[in-house]
Amino acid sequence: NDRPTGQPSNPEDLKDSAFLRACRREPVPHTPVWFMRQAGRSLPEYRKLREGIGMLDSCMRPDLVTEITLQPVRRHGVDAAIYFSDIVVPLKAIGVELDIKPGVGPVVERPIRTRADLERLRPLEPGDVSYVTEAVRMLTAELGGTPLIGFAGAPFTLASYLVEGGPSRNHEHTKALMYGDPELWADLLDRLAGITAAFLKVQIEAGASAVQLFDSWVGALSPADYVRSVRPASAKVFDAVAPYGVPRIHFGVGTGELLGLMGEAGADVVGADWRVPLDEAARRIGPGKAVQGNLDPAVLFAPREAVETQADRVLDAAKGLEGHIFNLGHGVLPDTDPEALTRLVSYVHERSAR
Ligand code: 1CP
Repeated sequence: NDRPTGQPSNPEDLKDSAFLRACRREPVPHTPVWFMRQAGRSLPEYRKLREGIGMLDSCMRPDLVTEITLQPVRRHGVDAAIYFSDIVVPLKAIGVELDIKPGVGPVVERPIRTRADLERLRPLEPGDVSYVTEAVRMLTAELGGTPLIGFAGAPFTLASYLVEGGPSRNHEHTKALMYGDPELWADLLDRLAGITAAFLKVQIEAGASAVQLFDSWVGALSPADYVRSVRPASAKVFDAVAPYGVPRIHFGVGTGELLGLMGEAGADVVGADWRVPLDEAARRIGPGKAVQGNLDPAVLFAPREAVETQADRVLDAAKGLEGHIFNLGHGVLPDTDPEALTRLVSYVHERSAR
């Protein structure tokens, strides 16, 4: 009965897991740890499994999704699994012509920039992503006492890929639409909120214990623009999944000035990148919410002692906070030594248990 993490196999114990307790700001035996992008290219077993299989194709195969999701749980002993997928999967599922190009990321064949283009964003039905339901069921059966985090891209970040047609540094077409046609922009984000909410519901109903809404690129906006042009759509997503009672995590990069506002959108846990110390992040987020983060992923390229010193800084900043989930400030970088991640998990567990 080899559970991936050696955690309890009784699903009743799931809600008592360190990760879910920390999300609820309850006392924990140790600080829970997971890593954004913990599955993926840093793991040789992932690269082997993905050989000759396109990223989107792998996301539609429950057997592969299950195996890839479990790999970092087995290897690192992290406190939560994150469902292996990509933020563009629900868009692909409703028929948007897009692909994930190796070394580039999501590329959209015909960008969405006009009112007529909106018609291509029809609502998502659970039947469009039956492979997700199947994979989540397989995973939760395998994971036992380890929680599974479902996720989706937030409306702004999805809009950026759709309007730009691919990854973008400056989001210029996206912002041109946001400032130039606020009504079309609001309708676009509202449609995306509906699709995102439906996609999260599928994962929760199939057994996900928590959800994370990635607004990776929203840090490109000022607080006033965030409140006016983005928060209503993100709030719609959080409101839609609130009745399930599972913790809702919200994260973006470079969001130091937005942390409080992102919490107000309806998150129970707010993730911070490494640019703001965790105690200051918690102050900005305010009471009643847990905090996730925030080791710079590049720190993992430094010698072991330096990694531990920087992990100490995160743990020290988190002292006295109610509810801390240790994570990186963004995803695992592809060239990261997986051994360094495994060592970091043990280090955080041991140090925080003392
Ligand atoms: O072929 C490959 O292996 C492509 C690399 C890859 C992988 C492994 C992509 C393309 N996506 C993924 C999986 C993925 N994407 C996961 C599951 C892995 C895990 O966390 O363990 C998750 C959570 C995502 C989510 C995702 N995709 C985000 C939000 C998180 C973040 O990093 O900010 C974003 C912005 C994307 C878009 C995307 N997909 C892939 C790439 C390279 C990118 C970024 C492109 C860009 O810079 O805009």
